[in-house]
Amino acid sequence: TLTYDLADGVATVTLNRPEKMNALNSQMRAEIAQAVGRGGEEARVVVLTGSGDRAFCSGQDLGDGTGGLGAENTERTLRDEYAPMLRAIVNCPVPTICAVNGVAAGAGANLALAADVVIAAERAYFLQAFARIALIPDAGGTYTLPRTMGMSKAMGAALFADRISAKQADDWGMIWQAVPDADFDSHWKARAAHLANGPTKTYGAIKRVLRASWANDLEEQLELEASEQGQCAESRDFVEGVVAFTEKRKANFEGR
Ligand code: LHQ
Repeated sequence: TLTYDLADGVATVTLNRPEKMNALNSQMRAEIAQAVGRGGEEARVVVLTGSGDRAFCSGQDLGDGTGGLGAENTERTLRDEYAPMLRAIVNCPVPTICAVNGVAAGAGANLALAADVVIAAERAYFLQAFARIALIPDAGGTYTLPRTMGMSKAMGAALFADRISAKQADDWGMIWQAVPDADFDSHWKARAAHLANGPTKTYGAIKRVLRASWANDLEEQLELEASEQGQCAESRDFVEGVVAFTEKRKANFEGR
């Protein structure tokens, strides 16, 4: 249901069920979790994208019996299949990029928003499709939406289930950047290469500390910054960064 490619420190995970607009079935959820976990071990950045131009992911496969209807099946699917996939992305020790190549609907939209950096082609749009079929946003959407775009936009997006264009998502702060279609592939690849050549351990700390801020007060956050910065200051990349600065050259980070 997906392809995994590792090159130059970049693990690229490409959802590959284009005939279903890359809808998520059980197998795909397990494979995404596994592939992201593997990327976190052997790469310096993990990219999640979709095959084709049309869709990144249309969310739950609505024609797939394994997702199932009814309370028991739905709860089990979310706890046992969606949550591990989302945790794999959020807790990945290296940065995650979602390159949103086309529509991201339902759980597909919120899968994208779990990534650290979301870059979308202008042809793409986001759709909190859930209310259209009488569901609430899941796959972490109720957590990420108000935190990225604010409660007023999050509430409207969930209740109206309107299309949100990539540009709109960018303007609202829901994603990092919308990029013209013609530049999309080269753009996200350059961004991935940038991160793959950066101070990987420090990037892991940046993820942890920023995400922790959602639950911490200022005192807790200042303390966390101090302890995490202490760790960064022990890294080889920090020494290299300072030496490169004084020598007026570009730092050659090794990710340790
Ligand atoms: C699909 C799908 C799809 C199967 C397009 N499944 N085939 C969690 C736990 C438990 C229960 C339920 O849910 C969840 C989480 C969720 O994600 S709920 C939300 C599920 N997703 C949706 O409601 C989105 C459904 N899809 C759409 O609204 C549209 O297809 C979008 C907006 C994605 C694209 O629209 P169009 O560009 O107009 O394409 P289309 O609708 O014509 O779809 C193209 C084909 O893809 C079509 O098949 P066909 O054989 O007729 O060509 C669709 O049936 C199929 N497809 N999404 N989720």
